[in-house]
Amino acid sequence: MLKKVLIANRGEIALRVLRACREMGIATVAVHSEADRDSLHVKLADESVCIGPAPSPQSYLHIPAIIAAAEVTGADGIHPGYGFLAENANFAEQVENSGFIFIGPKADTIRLMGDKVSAKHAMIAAGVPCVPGSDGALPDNPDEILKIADKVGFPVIIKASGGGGGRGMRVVEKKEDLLKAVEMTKAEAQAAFGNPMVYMERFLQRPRHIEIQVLADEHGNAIYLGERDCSMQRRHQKIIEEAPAPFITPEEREKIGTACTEACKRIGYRGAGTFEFLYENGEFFFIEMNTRVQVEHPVTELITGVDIVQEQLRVAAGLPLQYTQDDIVLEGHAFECRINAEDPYNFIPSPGLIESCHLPGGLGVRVDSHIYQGYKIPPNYDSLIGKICTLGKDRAQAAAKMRVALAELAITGIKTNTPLHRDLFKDAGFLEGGMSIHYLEHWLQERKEKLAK
Ligand code: MV4
Repeated sequence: MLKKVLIANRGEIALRVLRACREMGIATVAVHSEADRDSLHVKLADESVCIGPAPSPQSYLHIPAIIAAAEVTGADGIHPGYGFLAENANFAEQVENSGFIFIGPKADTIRLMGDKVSAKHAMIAAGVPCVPGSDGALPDNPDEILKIADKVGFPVIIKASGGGGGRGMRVVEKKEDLLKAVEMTKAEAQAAFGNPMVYMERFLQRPRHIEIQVLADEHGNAIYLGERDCSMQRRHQKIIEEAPAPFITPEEREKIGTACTEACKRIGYRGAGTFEFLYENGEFFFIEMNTRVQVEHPVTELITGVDIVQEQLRVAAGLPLQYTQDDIVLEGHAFECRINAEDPYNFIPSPGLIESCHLPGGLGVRVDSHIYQGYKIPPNYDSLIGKICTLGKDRAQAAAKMRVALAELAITGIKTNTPLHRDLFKDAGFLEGGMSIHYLEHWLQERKEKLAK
C-alpha cells in the first residue's frame, strides 16, 4: 500500500482525500499557497509545505514546486483531486518520471481523453454510443464540411478538439452560417488551446446530462457505480447533482454501464473515471470522459456505499478493486447541493471572513467542507466552499432531508447560494425530476422577470 500521499489540491477535496488516507493508515502531506496557510487541510495533514504565492499558476499549478514538495517529504504517491493539474497529462508523466505514483490513469490515457476527437474515436471503436457527427476532425475543404453537415442534419454544433466542459463550441442553425462558424471556432481553438482542430455533431436540443461513474484496476477489472444526473447547471457550472438519474430503468443502466466498463478494459483504463453522456428520447450519446475524481462523486458513494477515493488509492498501489459488479447494489436516492461563496441572485463571488458557521447533520446528511468559523475565504480560487449531500430511501425523502439540511445551514459574514438551493428544493418542476440541461437557466430567467415586476 502507499505509505505517504501528497495531496496536490486545496479546499474540500483536499480534505476528502486526506480523510480517505487517514482511514487507510496512509500519512498525508498538504501543499498550500501563501493564501491557504489557515486552511483546514493544512491543519489536519501530517505535514505541510508552502509551494508558492496565492495565484494558482505559481502554486497549485506549479509542477516543479509540487514535485519538490513530494521529494522533500518522502511521499510515495500524489493525489491531484479535481481541477488544477488533475487532467494534465504532462503532470502525470512528470510525477511518474520522478519516481512517484500518480493517483489517476496513465498519462497516455489522460492525453487520449483530453483530445476530444481521439476520445470519441476510442469510444466509437469500443462500441460506446456517440452523438452522430463528423467521426473525426473536420476537413479543410468547404464542400466536404457542407456535405458532412447535410448528412448530420441541422442544427449542428462545432466543438474544439482541445476544448471540453463547455469551452470552444458553437451552435449552427443553418447552412449559410456554417463555414463562417467553423472558421471562427477554429481561430478561437487555436488561440485558447493551441490546437485548431474542430469536429461536428448533431446539436441535441433538450438533453439531460447523465454521467456514468467507473472504477478500473490494473488487473483487467472494471465496474460501473451507476449514473448521476447533473442537468441542473448554469453556464456549465453544476449546482445540484443526484443519483440515480430519475426515470432511468435498470435495463438502460446495465446496458450503458456495461458499454463503459467494456471501453475501460479495451483502453486499459486505471482508477476512477466518468463517462459523460447527453440523454435524449431514451438514448445515451457519449460526449466526453473525465479522468479524475469529480466534485459530485459523493452522491454515488451514498447510494453504493463504495468509497471512490479509497478505491483510487488501492488501484494506484497496484491492488485489485475490492468489488465486482455483482457487489454493486444501488440503494436509495442522493442529492448534492454545491454551496458557493457567491451572491444567490447575480452569482458574483463573495470571498471574505466567515463570521459564524453552522453546518447541518443528522441521519442521511453528509457535509464535505473545509470552512469553519473565523476562516477567511481567499479571493483567488473557485467559490465552492462545501457540499451538502443527503441520502433518502427514495427521491422524495432525499429532497425532504435536503430541505431540512438547507434550513439548518447558517453561514454569516459572506454571501452564499444557499437561498437559491432552498428555492429550488421547493420548485415543483425540479421536484418532478428529469429536467433538461436548460431547466435552471430558464428558471433563473423567470425569477429575474418576476423580481423586476
Ligand atoms: C452538446 C450539446 C448538444 N448537442 N453536444 C457542453 C459542455 C460540453 N461537455 C458539451 N456540451 C454540450 N454538448 C451536442 N451534440 C449541449 C451541450 C451543453 C451542455 C452539456 C452538458 C451540460 C450542460 C450543457 C449546457 C449547455 C450545452
